[in-house]
Amino acid sequence: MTGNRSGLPVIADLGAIIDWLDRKGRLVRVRSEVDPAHQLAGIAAKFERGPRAVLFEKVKGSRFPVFTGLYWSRELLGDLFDRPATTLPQYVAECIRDWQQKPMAPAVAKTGPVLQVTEPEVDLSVLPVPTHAELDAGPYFDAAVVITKDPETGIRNTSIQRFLVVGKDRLAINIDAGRHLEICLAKAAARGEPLPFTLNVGVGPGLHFAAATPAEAAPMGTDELGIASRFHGAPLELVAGTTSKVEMVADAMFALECEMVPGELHEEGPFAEVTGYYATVAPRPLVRVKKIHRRHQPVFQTIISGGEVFNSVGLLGEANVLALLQKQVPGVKDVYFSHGGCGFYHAVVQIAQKRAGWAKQALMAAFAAFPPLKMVTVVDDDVDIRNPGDVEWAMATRLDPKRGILVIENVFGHGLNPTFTDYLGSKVGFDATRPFPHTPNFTRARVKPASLDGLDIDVPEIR
Ligand SMILES: Cc1cc2nc3c(=O)[nH]c(=O)nc-3n(C[C@H](O)[C@H](O)[C@H](O)COP(=O)(O)O)c2cc1C
Ligand SMILES: [Mn+2]
Repeated sequence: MTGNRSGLPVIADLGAIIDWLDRKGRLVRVRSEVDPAHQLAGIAAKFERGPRAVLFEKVKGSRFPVFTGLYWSRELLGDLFDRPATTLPQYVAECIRDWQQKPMAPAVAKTGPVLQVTEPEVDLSVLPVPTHAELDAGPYFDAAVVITKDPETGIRNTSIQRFLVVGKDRLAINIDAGRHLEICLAKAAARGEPLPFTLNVGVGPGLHFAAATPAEAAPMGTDELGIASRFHGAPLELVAGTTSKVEMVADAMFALECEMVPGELHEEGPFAEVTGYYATVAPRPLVRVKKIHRRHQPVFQTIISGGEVFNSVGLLGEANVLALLQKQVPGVKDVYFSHGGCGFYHAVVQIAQKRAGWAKQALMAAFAAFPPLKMVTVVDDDVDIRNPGDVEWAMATRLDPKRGILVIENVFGHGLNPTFTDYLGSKVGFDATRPFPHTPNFTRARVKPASLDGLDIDVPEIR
């Protein structure tokens, strides 16, 4: 892939990515004007999980186009990173491991494309922020990267959160329990200070993945923006903030300089979440927007909850489970977070067991590597972990319910899962591997592979 500005790789810049998608026939262009309230999401849903992303060129009430679908197909992502889709978790795990061993700090540049225009006044209504699902409370930012600094150490943190537009210069944010942003906000509260942060809309997947890297892989006190540098192969470029010490992403399409005043709340929700359920309504932190910067010709990025999140939060979770299992449990070959499991509640682990009991070790390590997991299934290496029918075959024929099911009660899990009221629930592991040492009665039957080349075979059309 060719570079864009100053030799940066295509994945560092959403504008370059959109051009690349266009050249590859991977960009659906919606030229008619669409309503950002519900119609845009309804059209996007027709293309969801397909091999193309979507650009809405004319969005009612705004001058700016809207882009969606960069993460909804693993196949598209594999093409963008120039590797087979099934190797993405391993690739992501390697980039994160390289960063853990040799952090690559971002660089602060004098200026960047995001500072081309600073809006004379803050008015969020000029942005094409869409309202997706039928019962959503209103327009949401849901693909923007948050950058803040630990008020005590000054070390940066990055994450993605959903933000409901609640006024001309006001948002309400949802921060899940245990997030580093929650810790930073609590530290600001203890010091009696507001917490400044920037909201960077329209970035590439290196930065998106850095923001979605779970806390287990990027603990508090590490500048996880360096993960984006690893993906880019060059330091991520930032520009200094104009209202606080928190930087913005030089190549973002838009950057909003914001702050939260501890204790200020606003009602937030409902919002259709990745689980297929609506998130609850509750008072959540209020955000004051102080400045809006943008490129000359910016594109607003949005995510329709579902497949896109499976391949961002889910892919990063897979990578962390894979990295930990490969370190700790001999024989682990691959990990997949099933899409029936909302992309991050059910991990299927493939192992070539060389010792009895290692499948159970894999179950326990997987839960430790990614706390949102509710289910883990371990199968042998003759099972296709990406094929739900094959995984069910292993469960139906190899799982012994008496010795192979592990239930953990009263454990911290993901608050959006309706069986985890206030983040507390039960988790289950299935050891669907053959008994070890292997016995012939569990050997999988196979036909000898044959070639159809040169054979005279007539396959009729079905009438
Ligand atoms: C599209 C998308 C939306 C997300 N929405 C939220 C959200 O609303 N609230 C939240 O706390 N985490 C959300 N996350 C997950 C966090 O961004 C993610 O867990 C991140 O690693 C948290 O950063 P931290 O480890 O620094 O706390 C979202 C992730 C993605 C990719
Ligand atoms: Mn963090």
